[in-house]
Amino acid sequence: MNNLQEWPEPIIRVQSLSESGLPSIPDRYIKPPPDRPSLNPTEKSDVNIPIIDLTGLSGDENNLPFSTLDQISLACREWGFFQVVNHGVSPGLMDRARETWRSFFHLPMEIKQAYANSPKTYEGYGSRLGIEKGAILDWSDYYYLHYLPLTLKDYNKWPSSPDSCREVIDEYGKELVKLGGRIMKILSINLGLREDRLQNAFGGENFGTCLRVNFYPKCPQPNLALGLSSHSDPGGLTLLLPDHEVPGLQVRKDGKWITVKPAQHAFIVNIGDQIQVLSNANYKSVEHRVIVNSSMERISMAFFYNPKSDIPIKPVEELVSSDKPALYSPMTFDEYRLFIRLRGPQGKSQVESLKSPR
Ligand SMILES: O=C(O)CCC(=O)C(=O)O
Repeated sequence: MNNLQEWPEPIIRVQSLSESGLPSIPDRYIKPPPDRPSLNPTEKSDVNIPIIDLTGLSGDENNLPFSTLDQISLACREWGFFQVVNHGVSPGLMDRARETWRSFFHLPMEIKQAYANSPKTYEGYGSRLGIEKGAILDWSDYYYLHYLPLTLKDYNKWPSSPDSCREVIDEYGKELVKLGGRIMKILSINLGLREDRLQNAFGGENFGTCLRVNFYPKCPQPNLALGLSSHSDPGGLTLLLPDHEVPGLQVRKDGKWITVKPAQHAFIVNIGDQIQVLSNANYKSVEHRVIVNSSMERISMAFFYNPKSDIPIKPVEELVSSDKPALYSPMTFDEYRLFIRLRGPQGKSQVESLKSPR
C-alpha cells in the first residue's frame, strides 16, 4: 500500500477539541445540510434491528433451532444488520474490553500520541479516515490494530497502557474470532452452501481480523456533525460492541435512518461488502452512520472479520447462474480497501462501482 502518503493536514484530536470547551464546532466538522442528522426528539421510534438469541450456538451450528437460522436469514436479507444475545462471549470480558479502551482514551494525550497512526497502514491512534485535503471530517478519534493474520499482529502497535490492555485485546480477539467463524458457517448454510464455503472463499485459515475502537467525544453542536459518516463496511463481517449506555449507531432502512437500541451484552452483527460480493448480492451490506451528542461521550469496538487480503473475491460459483450472472468483477481486499483508505467513508459508492459492466 505505497500510494498512501502522510496525512494531508496536521491531525487535530477531536477529544482535545471537545475538552477545550469550545461552544461551536470548527467548520471542518460541519456536514452539508443533506447529511446532517435529524435529532428531533419527537421522532422517537420503537423500530429496532432484529435481536436474535443464539442459545445453542457452539462449535456445531446444527444445534441451533431452524427457527433461529430462519431469523438470521431474514435479518441478513431485510436488514443486513442484527443483534445477537447468548452468543457465548462472556459478558465480563465484553465489559472489561470496553472499559479498558475507555481508560486508554482517557490517558494523557502524550501517551496516546506515541501511537499516532499514518495512512500507510492506519494502525494506531487516529482521527480521520481518508487523505483528501480539505475533506469534512467526522467527530471521532479511533484506535486501529490487526489481530490476524499473525504476520500482521504486532504487540508494539497495541497500547501498553492501561496495564491489562494487550492481554484483554488478546482474549477478546480470540473469542471474537470463534464467534465470527460460527456466524460465517450459519451464513453459508443459510445461503444453501456447504458450511465451510464462505470461510474457504475468505482463504480458509488465512483470513484476517482487525479491531477499530471508536471514541466519540461530546459535541457542542451534534445537529451539524456526524461521529462517523455514512458507509458500508468494506470487509466481510463486522461484530460491533456498542456503548451499552449511549445510543448513536443509525442503520439505513428503506431510506430512513433507524437508531439502534443496543440489547444488554449483545453484539451487533453486520454484513460487509465482501459478503455482498461473495453472495452475489443475496446478502447486502447496509449503510450506517453514527450520531453524536452534547452530554455523553460514546465508545464502540468494531471487530472486522475479513478475507485474506491478496486473493480475488468474486461471487461464489454456486450462486451464479444464467438467471443470476455474477454481478461483480473479482478484486482483492487489499485493492478494495484502498478506496476507503484514500477517500474515507462514502456511503455505498464503492461496492456499487464494482458491479460488472453488462
Ligand atoms: O460506533 C458505532 O456504533 C459504529 C462504528 C462503525 O460503523 C465502524 O467502526 O465501522
